[in-house]
Amino acid sequence: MNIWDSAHECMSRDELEQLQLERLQATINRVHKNVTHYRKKFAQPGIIPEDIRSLADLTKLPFTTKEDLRINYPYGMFAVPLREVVRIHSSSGTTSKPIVVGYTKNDIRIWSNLVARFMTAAGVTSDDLVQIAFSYGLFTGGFGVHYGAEVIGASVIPMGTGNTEKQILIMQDYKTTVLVSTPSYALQLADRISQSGIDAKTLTLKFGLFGGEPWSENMRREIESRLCLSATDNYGISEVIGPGIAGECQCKSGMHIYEDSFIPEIIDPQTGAVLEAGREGELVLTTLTKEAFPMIRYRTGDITCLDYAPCACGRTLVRMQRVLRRSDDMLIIRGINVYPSQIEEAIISSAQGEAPYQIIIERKGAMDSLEVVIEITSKIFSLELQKQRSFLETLKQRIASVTGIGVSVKLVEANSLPRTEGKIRKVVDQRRI
Ligand code: DLL
Repeated sequence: MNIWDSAHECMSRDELEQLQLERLQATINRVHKNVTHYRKKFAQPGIIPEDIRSLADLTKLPFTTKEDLRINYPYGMFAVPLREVVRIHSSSGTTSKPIVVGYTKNDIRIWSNLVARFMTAAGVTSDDLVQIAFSYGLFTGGFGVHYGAEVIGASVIPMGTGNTEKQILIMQDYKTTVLVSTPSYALQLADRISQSGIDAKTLTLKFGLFGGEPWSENMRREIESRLCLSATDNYGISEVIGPGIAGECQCKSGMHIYEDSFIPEIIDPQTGAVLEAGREGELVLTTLTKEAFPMIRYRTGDITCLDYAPCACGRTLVRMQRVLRRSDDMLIIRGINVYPSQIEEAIISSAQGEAPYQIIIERKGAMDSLEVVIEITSKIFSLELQKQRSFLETLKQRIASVTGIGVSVKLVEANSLPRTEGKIRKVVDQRRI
C-alpha cells in the first residue's frame, strides 16, 4: 500500500504532537495579529497567544461557527492581504450570503498534497486516468481533487458534473481507471450504465473515490459490485479547506485525518464540552498549515467519532468514522448543502407571509429530489389560476437561486398536510442510504 507522505502520515504520536503544538502556536499568533474577529473573540475570555503552551490549551479558545463566517462576509476572516490570495472558493448552504474562502499559493500547494494523500491511500498512482465528476467552480470539490491528482502525476479528465451519457462514453473510450464523484452520482452512473446495456466489467474502472455527502456501507457494496471497482470514502468541508481533510486507506475502516494539518476534537453539540476519544459527537477542526483562511476550533456540524487505534496500513493518524448525521438541520441534496430555513424564507417572501409547508426529500433511483408542498392560504387562494401558476414558478426560481438546486413545488388544499399535535413536520427526509 503506497503512502504519499510517510514522513507526516506515519509519525509517532509524540513527534506529531510536538509538530502540532508548534504549528498551533504559529497559527494562533498569526490570527491574533491579522484577523480582528479572532483578536476580539480571544479577548472575551482574556486569552493572548502566549497562553497556548500545550495542545490542551486549545480548549481555552472559543469555537468558530458558520455564523462568525457569515458576519465577516466576504473577506473579514482572511489572515493575509488579498494580493497574496491566488484562489477563492465558496461554500453553499447558508441563508443569504455564501461563505468565501481563500488560498495563498502555499495553501494550494499544501491542499494539493493533502488530496494526493487520500488519493494515494485509495490506490491511485501516476499510471491512472482520473475522471473527476465534481463541479468545477466555487465548490471546492472539482479544483481541489484536480490539483491533487495532478500532483500525483495521474492523467486527469476534468469532466465536471452531469452529462451522464458523455461521462460513460468517455469512461469507455478514454479507459478511465478512477472515478471521483459523490456516492449518489456513482449510483446514478451505475443505473445509466446498466440501462444502456453496458456490462460494467468491460469498463476499466479500478477505484472510486467518493465524498461530499453521507453514504453507507450498503451503498459502498452496491457501488463496488455494480461499477466493478474498489470504493473509498473521503471527507472535507469548504470552510476548513475542501476535500483533503481525511480519507480512507484500503483497509476501509475509517478515514485518516491529516493531523499534521488539522487538530480534530469531538464535542457534545449541546454543551460544547470536549468528549474523550471514542465518544460520538460533533467534529471540531483547527487548521495548522493554512495561511489565507485559518480556522480555529471550527464547528463542522458533522457527528462522528475518532479511533486512535493503530491501522494495518501503517499510518499513525487518527481515523474518523463515517459522518453519522448532522448536529444541525443542514441537508445535503445531490452534494449541495441546503438549509431548510433558506427554503422557508423564500416561501414567506413569495407568499407575502406565513404559509404552511412541508419539504419532502426522496431518493428516486439514485437521484435525490426535493419537493416543497404548500397549503393554499387565503392569500394564495384569492389569486387567479394564472397568478397561482406564476406564484409557483417564482417560488421555484427563488428557491433554486438561494439553494442552488432545482426543486418541484406544489399546492395542496388548506389543512391537508399531516399534523401531529397541530404541528406539521417541516422536513421529511425519506432517503435510505
Ligand atoms: O463537500 C468538500 C468535499 C468535496 C469533500 C469533495 C469531499 C469531496 P462542502 O460543500 O462545504 O464541502 O460540504 C461539507 O459535506 O460538513 C459534511 O456534512 C458533508 N460531507 C463531506 N464529505 C463527506 C463524507 C465539501 N465523506 C459537508 N461523508 C460536510 C459524509 C460528507 N458527509
